[in-house]
Amino acid sequence: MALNLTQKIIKDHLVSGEMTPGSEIALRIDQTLTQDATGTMAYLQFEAIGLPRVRTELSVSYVDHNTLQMGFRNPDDHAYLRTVAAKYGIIFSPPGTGICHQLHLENFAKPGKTLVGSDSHTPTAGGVGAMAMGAGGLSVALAMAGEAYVIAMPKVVKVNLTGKLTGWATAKDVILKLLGMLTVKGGVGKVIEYAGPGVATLSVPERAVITNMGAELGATTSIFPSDEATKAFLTAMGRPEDFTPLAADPDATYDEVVEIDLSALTPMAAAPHMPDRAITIAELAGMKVDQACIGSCTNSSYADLMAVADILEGKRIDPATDLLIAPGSKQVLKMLAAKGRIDPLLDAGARILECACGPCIGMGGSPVSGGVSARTFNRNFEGRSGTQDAKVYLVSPQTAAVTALRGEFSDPATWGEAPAKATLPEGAPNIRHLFLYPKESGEDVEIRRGPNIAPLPPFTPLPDRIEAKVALKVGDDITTDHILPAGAQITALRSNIPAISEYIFSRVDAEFVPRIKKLGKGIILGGENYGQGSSREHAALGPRYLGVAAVVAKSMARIHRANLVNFGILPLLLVNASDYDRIPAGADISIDTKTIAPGAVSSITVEGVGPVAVTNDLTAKELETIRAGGLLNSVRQSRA
Ligand code: MIC
Ligand code: SF4
Repeated sequence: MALNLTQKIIKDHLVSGEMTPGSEIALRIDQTLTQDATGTMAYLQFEAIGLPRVRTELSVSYVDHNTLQMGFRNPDDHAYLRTVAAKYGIIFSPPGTGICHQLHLENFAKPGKTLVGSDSHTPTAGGVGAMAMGAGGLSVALAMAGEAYVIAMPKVVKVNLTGKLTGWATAKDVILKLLGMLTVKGGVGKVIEYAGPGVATLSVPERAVITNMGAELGATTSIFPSDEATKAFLTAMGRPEDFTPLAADPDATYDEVVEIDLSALTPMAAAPHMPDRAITIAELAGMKVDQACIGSCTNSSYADLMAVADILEGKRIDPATDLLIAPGSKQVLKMLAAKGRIDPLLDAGARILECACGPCIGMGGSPVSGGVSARTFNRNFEGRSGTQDAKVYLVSPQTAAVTALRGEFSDPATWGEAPAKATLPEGAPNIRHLFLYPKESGEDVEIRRGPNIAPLPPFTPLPDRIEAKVALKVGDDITTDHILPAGAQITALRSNIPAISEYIFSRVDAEFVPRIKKLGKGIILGGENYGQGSSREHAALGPRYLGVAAVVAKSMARIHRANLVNFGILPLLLVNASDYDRIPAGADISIDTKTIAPGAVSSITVEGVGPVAVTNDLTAKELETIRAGGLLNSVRQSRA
């Protein structure tokens, strides 16, 4: 049977299950990655599993999110991560080396391999033809323990690329266009597979921009074939031996097909506050811009910053506009330096930041009150920048650079000649010596645990009956940034569940935490696409710690739903979306959990409303996990 690329990789890694869309499949995982903000929890959980060493081909621990080290918390986390890596056989990337996805692409991602990472943008590695998925920390801990990774067999969407990018259109505009077409829910349960004659015109770093932001479609992952461009990239990265050609069979079939003509694209933006609010830059012409930020795991490659340097060369940015640039890795920085391309950035007035996530996760670089910020990042959720009333537009590096010079958005028709695409230099400087590689044995390594590292709280099994109030009712598209905000102050508490739980829903309803503490338990009522965005499992762990027993919503995002299961919170779906309007905040709900069966309709009782039909998309195993009080409990039980 002819297979598409996604099916081929899945078939190669299938441990159990049927390859029919929607059914549960378990995949062998070759590689894992973690970053510090989710990694500490992942490793605390790996430790709790009790193995002496990871069982993957390769596991890497990156430190890129929390690099500010304001006080002891971040350095405590870093020291913990460094020593855990040495003990359990994991490569460690020290703070400042670069952003996990950029570094993984440059140094470790391989065509045809499976990768699970505790970060939603792990699909960046799909740019070289890896099947790379974002997951909660516990799922990554289990993958490190050699357990298969369980997902629903995705549908496969073919995005047929034709034509070629011209003028100022870039890879960013391809994905912004697709987001506009499919929306932030459009990829749920699907893999976005790129094909067609346009593929060959895109370099790996361009492909990685597109697969990275596939996360914003809610997709399981996104993937490109591995071809001559992949070979050229891996060769430039000094690892030609990692290349293998990979493509869909010529007569492969897909569940859906979407057409994009690259030649027809022009510079785009995603308007505040959702990545799918696609609009052309021309439509924004004349709007003043207070800040431009260039970087993040989406757009911080050598080619991106070379284009920026070309645009800024010999010019000064607008005096009322701040320009921040965070290169994706030290390799990118070194390549720019070797070509003498740092000077144009400095001389134009740009501020060069550390090679890290930085402003993307609200680690500094917040815009001015009510300000407009043009960012090359992938998320523009309200408040994520650290300034609640700022308006963030997601744009390409080229657009950000031109906009910083002019101090406002302007019509690309007035921009003149676009800079040429930079290709990676032969023998690009390599920074692999900066990683810390584990020794043969980690037996003698002492794990360093500062006071910021709190042990995981234990969780009790699911009761037979949940009697609780709707502690919070929220609308559609609630992101994990709503559930657990980003920013330096809160993210510093990622290794301490009791401390971080104080901030759950703090920006949505400051009374939520005191209320649920008083109630002792509660239910969250959500709209469509509840929990979209980040993979942070703290957005499930925190609510669980505070007593949230169930989330009842119209629909849920994949990674967050998996995190709810992992921590024993019941994810229920309203059969009739209109019932959402009938259930008020504060309503008393009773759920007979014994009547819940996998994928079956059951009923919950809402006081004053009566029975309300709910369903679930849980497999038997997931339901068992929830009944046990979470995955750690059930893994411990099965290993006992
Ligand atoms: C993000 O972009 O929101 C993050 C920060 O990278 C998260 C992970 C986290 O919350 O630590 C993600 O995308 O998974
Ligand atoms: Fe870091 Fe931003 Fe990428 Fe998340 S989206 S991994 S915070 S750069």
